Amino acid sequence: MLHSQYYVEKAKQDRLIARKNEKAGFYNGIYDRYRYPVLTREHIPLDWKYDLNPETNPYFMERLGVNAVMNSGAIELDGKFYMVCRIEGNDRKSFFGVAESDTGIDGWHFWDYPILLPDTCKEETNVYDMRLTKHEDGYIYGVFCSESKDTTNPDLSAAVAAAGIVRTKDLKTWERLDNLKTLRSPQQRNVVLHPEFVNGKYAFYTRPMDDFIDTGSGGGIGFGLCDDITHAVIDEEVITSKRVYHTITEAKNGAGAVPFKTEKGWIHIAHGVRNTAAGLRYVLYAFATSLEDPTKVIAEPSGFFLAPLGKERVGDVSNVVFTNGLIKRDNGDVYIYYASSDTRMHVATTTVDKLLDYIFNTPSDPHRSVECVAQRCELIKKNKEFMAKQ
Ligand code: M1P
Repeated sequence: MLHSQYYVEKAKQDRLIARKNEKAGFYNGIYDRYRYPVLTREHIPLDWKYDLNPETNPYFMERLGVNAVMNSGAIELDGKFYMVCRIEGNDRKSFFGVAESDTGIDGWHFWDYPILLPDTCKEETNVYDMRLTKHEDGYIYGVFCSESKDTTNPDLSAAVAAAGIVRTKDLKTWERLDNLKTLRSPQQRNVVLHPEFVNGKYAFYTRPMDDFIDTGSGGGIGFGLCDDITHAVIDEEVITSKRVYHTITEAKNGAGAVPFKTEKGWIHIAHGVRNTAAGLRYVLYAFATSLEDPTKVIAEPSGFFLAPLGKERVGDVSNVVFTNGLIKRDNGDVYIYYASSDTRMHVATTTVDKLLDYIFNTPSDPHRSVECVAQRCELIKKNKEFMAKQ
């Protein structure tokens, strides 16, 4: 016999999962936002949190609470949408869980069990933010942040971030490979595996960091090659998208979702961070790199692509949007999965054509107010001339 509250909570969750999502009133012509988040902690299966046996849990208490569902890798397999989510327990430790949906915008639900990664890295305390790359070698790779205590530093909060690597063919069986070694950067977060070989080698987007939080001299999104993915070592990292003074990337930036290929270039959705009196503000930005040379940025619109809006602005780490997963479908639709304020997952939908138009036809940042207003005056003048002819 189950506790009566079980039925109440189960009915609530079933209604939540069955709820249809719909486009929100927001408009910018670039993408659509949706009324409801796609995954939240309320989507976590009840048997991940409660002991369902009334003999050992007479008050039907949460025994292992879940605080957030956030920063999720995304992939389409056989026409179905999947996310490998970062799930954060009340104990502050994150782990991964697979969720699936038929539509990509609603009906998201978790598989029976979270992912239990092979425990090959004994010093590792926390894991998070997996990017899923369908690589041309036939594997699906998951690259994530593997965090350990910095035992060389007496500061209790001192930590080391490295890139952990796993691979799978079905999201069920995971093989853990060696963590990535970057010979010239002491720490790494936001590492993404490029889906194709470059010069016959595996190619990674990196984010060189001197410290766990501050990137220090790490000046942007790096790119490096390695021969052997099972013992990945990168010597040289070339900077592709740089941090720039008085822009949305001033404090730091990092690769986001796995880039996808178009006839005009590789499309990237990354995150940029700037400092404010209220703390760090994380936004998404977009750029394209060359098909011939993936380290070369060939188009970058000015400013942010997507910033925290309304309720998205508030959460565990407020004023943050973060993406580490998107799905580009064969029909040209693009589903961008992003977390708001390190708390819940949303989707924004667009198309390859719209993204190309946005990236290649939005003016770039002239970097000075006087030139920015001149850019805007030019737009207004053209509009007035056009309207006068109507
Ligand atoms: O709290 C905001 C984000 O902070 C980190 O990103 P970055 O390394 O660019 O500062 C990550 O820990 C990320 O998980 C988190 O969402």
